[in-house]
Amino acid sequence: MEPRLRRRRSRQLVATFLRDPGSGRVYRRGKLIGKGAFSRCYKLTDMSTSAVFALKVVPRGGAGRLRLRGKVEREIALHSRLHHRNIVAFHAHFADRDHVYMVLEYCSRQSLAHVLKVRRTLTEPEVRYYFRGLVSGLRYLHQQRIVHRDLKPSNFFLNKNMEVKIGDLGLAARVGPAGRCHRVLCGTPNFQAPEVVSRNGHSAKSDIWALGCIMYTVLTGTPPFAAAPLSEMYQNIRDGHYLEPTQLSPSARSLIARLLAPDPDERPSLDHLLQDDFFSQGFTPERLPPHSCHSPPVFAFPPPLGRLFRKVGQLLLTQCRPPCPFTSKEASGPGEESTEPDHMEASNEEGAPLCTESRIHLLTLGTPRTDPADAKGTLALQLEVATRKLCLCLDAGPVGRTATPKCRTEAAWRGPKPAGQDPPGEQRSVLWAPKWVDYSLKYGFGYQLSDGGSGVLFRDGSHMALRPPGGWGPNPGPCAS
Ligand code: 9ZP
Repeated sequence: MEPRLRRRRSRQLVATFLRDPGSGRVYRRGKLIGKGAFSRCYKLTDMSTSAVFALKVVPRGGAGRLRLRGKVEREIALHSRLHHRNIVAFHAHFADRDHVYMVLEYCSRQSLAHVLKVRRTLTEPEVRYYFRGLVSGLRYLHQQRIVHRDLKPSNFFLNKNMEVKIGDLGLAARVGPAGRCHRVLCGTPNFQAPEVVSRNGHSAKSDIWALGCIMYTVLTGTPPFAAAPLSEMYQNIRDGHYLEPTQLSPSARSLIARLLAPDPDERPSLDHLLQDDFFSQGFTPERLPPHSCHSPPVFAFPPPLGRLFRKVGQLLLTQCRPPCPFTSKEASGPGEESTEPDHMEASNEEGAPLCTESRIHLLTLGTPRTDPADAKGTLALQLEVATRKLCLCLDAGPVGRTATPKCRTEAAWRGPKPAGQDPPGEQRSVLWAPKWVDYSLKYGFGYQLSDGGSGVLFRDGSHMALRPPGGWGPNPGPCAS
């Protein structure tokens, strides 16, 4: 082999043991975990503490080394000053004759791109969970006047606890006083905003556009503007032209449309984004189980309540087996696995979803963070808020109709019915729950009966029922048990 060639090849080898001359720490290089255009990444162990890191190695030599050196130096200068739980931690950097080394936070569950590869799509509660972390990390970046410029699922790393971390700041840049950065983009960012395509510079709002593309992609399985040839894709981006994701919930579709506004000023800020109905009106899990990397998570009730609500669910289910005249088209039938965990919350553990009405389902309120009851934490206040919210939900739907003979089973769960109240000609009135709202993880289960009566079954097992207009006779309501 030619000596020059041999020298170059040996230069590319990364030693098994690496010493950071600044800190004196000695690391052992582990297996290769990935390769980039200019870098190789390894697992890395600190020999004295056994702490595990991800190592990014960039060769110093080779063609274009000056440009690459400038790029790596910028990345180090920018990233090493950042400290936030949703930004990959930058632990150390050092160099030897051949390489620059960056010691970064190790994320044992790889990235959101890996999850998507297996799952294809995510559920809306998962998207809310991931976005809560991403928005927090991105808000911090933007506060430091840094735009990421390459937000995509493969740059969202997941640690052992499924916490999401924004990484790879190789294309990140500081914005100028006008809030824009005009530096030429190297690489091909996936989710370019129209102003970037038109070379009007990248601002924080261009990162928000990328969030819209990501939300669309993780919920539908396809990027919004994908088209061949590339010129057509760019045209679609400029026109804000994408296939309407009709299979998604109205709040998801409306938020995507807000994020993908062609005019950057019309896109929501990060704070406004979290106030959108998609986040404030839907359930957001506090954490995700690791198995959600390969299968949709099921959010279950804590055991005693689980049993209670399952029982209620089964009772309601007996009235709503197809053909059920009262459920919307969107409701799942028994035996069908609902892919939407808000549904699963309402389903029993055997996987039979309860009958639901999409409008009520959308009203399922469950974002604990914005709820003042959380801050105060008093049971009385929680109950008050719960009652108000459940009543709001029930009030929002259409009024229950009279039962039809299609409903075979009489409701087994009904309010106290004094004798003699059956309509003339009927031995026993058929009573069913055309509307219900499952807020049981937090407060309880609210229902409206076909006779206009309604009630709430609270988490603590107490039951409050309101008599129907006209009443159940002389009995004064509401009744509590
Ligand atoms: N990769 C298969 C090809 C072998 C993996 O198995 C794998 C495993 C990982 O952890 C178990 C992992 C990446 C790939 N984890 C990880 N990757 C990071 C990373 C943190 N953790 N980062 C921290 N900052 N930036 C990222 C980045 C560079 C170190 N990566 C990956 C991007 C591509 C490869 C490594």
